[in-house]
Amino acid sequence: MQASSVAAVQSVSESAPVRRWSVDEVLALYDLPLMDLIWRAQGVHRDNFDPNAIQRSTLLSVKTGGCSEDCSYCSQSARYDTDTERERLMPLDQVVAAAKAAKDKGASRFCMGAAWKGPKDNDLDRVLDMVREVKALGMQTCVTLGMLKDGQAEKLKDAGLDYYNHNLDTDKEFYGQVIKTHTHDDRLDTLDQVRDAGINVCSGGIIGMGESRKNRAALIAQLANLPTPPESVPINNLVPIPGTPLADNPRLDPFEFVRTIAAARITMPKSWVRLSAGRQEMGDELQALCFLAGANSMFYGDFLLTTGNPDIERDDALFARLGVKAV
Ligand code: SAM
Ligand code: DTB
Ligand code: SF4
Repeated sequence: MQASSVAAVQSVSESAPVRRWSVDEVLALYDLPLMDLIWRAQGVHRDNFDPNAIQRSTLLSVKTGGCSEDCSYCSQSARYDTDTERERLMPLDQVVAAAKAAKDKGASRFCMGAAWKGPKDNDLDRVLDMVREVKALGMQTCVTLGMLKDGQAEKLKDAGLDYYNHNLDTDKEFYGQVIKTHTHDDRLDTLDQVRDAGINVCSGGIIGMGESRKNRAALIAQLANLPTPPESVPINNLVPIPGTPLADNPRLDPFEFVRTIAAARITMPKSWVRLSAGRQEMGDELQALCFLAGANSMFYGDFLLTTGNPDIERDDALFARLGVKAV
């Protein structure tokens, strides 16, 4: 890249509290030499966060498999023949025991995931109990239950929910190639309901699904341009699941993942950027590069929802080697 185009990108003000990012501006970030991009992202990171502190959330799948939706990456869709079996909603005592164990290991937030298009009202009542009990342990609470109907977000807020995870997942233009049973606008509608109810928004996406760099830049711009950017932005690397349409998708260059983290950090300076799915396949050096590029949150615990995550001992050793602390 020419020095002049680097200067053009660097002249963009990052100090304004809310600004809009065009897709071309985000693409220009992606197009920077990697060292320039990481340097810039690390500068934004240091202006807004302690660069040596990483937030840790533990995930639990409280309702696994049998989902009506056709998300091409997902092990839990009833439409694909995967190894994931359909299970019922987990009993409250098991959820509370898992949350206590996560707290004892040092997680600050407990995220409960359900393989639903959205919760039925009687299912939601049971999740509300889970939220109340986990909150009472002194942990931050998060749920990801799919699309919400009117009034459901308010009930979650009243139960003490801190965060609702609902990813835009990919660029609006590419969405229909990966998911046909619901739309990008449906996802935005739920994000509006969560925001209006006063719950913190956790929303990010998956990369490595065959989307273009422009699609990735557009996803980041869509997230950054929400009326209020999400407080938490998970960036997932596709975990290929045998039996799903994306099982044999070519692997993306890992540096493209790092670039996505950096673009999220620069465009959403005050958000927690989470290095999410795909960590198990990453070496410690690549994870360190992601932290340098501005990731400051991760999933902590041996499992994500249906797939593995680095074990706690490996993560604890990584934190010690990097001199980072958990928050
Ligand atoms: N059903 C709800 C929904 O779709 O929002 C909640 C659970 S869903 C499994 C939560 C998120 O997990 C998805 O939005 C997607 O970003 C991520 N995810 C699912 N399968 C994945 C995979 N194979 N690789 C990476 N991320 C994945
Ligand atoms: C998010 O963005 N990633 C998490 C969480 N939110 C719910 C889920 C990752 C799932 C990875 C595949 C699996 O374990 O099934
Ligand atoms: Fe269902 Fe969520 Fe998986 Fe899509 S990502 S199939 S909505 S569990």
